Amino acid sequence: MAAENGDDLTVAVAQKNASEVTEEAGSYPKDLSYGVYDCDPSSVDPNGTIISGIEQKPRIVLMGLRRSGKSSIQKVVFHKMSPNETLFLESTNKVVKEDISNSSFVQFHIWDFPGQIDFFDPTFDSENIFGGCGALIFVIDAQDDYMEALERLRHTVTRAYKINPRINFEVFIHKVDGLSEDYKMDTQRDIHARATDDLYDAGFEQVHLSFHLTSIYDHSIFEAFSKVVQKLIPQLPTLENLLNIFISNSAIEKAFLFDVVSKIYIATDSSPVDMQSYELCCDMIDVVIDVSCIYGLMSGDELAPAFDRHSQASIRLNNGTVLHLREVNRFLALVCILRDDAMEKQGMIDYNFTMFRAGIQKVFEVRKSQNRKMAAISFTNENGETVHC
Ligand SMILES: Nc1nc2c(ncn2[C@@H]2O[C@H](COP(=O)(O)OP(=O)(O)OP(=O)(O)O)[C@@H](O)[C@H]2O)c(=O)[nH]1
Ligand SMILES: [Mg+2]
Repeated sequence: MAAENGDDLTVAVAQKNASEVTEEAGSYPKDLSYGVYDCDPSSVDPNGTIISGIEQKPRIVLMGLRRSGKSSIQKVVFHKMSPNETLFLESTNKVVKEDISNSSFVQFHIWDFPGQIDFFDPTFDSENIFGGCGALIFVIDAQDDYMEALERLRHTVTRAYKINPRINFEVFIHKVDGLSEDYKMDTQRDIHARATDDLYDAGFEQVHLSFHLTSIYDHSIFEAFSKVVQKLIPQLPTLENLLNIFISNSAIEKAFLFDVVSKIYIATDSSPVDMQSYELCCDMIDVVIDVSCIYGLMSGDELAPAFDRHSQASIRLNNGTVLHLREVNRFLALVCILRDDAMEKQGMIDYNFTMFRAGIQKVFEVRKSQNRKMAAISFTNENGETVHC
């Protein structure tokens, strides 16, 4: 009985604080950005601190042979194009530069190159293209003979690395929807071995390539893009740490911090990601947005966002699992997977979530003010104890 009272008290206190902190957390500053990738090197001191305060969005470059699927990837991930519609995309004949920043937290420039770029063309300004590049995604069509693509990959990577060794090289082994599971793995192994051997032979053994199996016909392209984008977020370790503390004190099994518009997850806790959980959480976002659009908006309110600070939902699955979604700010949602008995301590989860949201805001405030000291945050665990971090 005493324990029960204790629990009730914790919940009550937690809820009281929750309502106080919600007001404090407020809405999010608009000009969030990822960090120093695209900026003039002279504006950064040797410790990586920005001196001039000029900070630009990172650039992601899409390269690969013709028809490998570059434009389709961009359209499906950032323009909600349905995969079937990509069949009608025309071949790209000049570099298409796009600023992905209007409605989403995931802010960067993406440059989609035509398949057959000629590095020896005098108009191809490698210094400028690779100099300010955060990630280079090289797309290989896995349904086609990939020998020519590998040759082009080696050529592209060696050239880019000489200009900017800080680029993250990401290889998308793409269109794997047409391949059996075994064949997929064999193809990845083969491409991995050949690509790294080629670089080794060219004297570039220090270059690291990351490989991803992708298709626009399932969630793999979103997952791969999530990983590419995460590497460009300097605050990633802090976000992961916050998520780890949040889930371990709230009896939650897995949590993803999602960019709602693109459904890219910008961080997750450190337990391994399985594709099914990620897909479930993506579907949860779709359900919440769809239901909000249909039932959530008042008449005359059609232009109001479907996702706002009141957005929150729980879906109970028939296997004893609950999906729980909460708005973090107008761009981000936290989607958690937990056992349904853990939902009994909803007050504790609410309190910890409020702390988590305040923590996220502080991370970016600290980043903005270039003050690297982070204020303390405290969570409440299942036993009602306060955990500081
Ligand atoms: N099966 C399958 N087809 C895909 C996938 N991604 C793209 N495609 C198809 O590949 C074809 C070429 O796609 P694009 O996106 O135009 O290729 P691209 O690399 O931009 O081509 P260029 O602009 O000519 O360099 C289209 O018919 C797409 O429908 C995929 O994941 N699976
Ligand atoms: Mg194209």
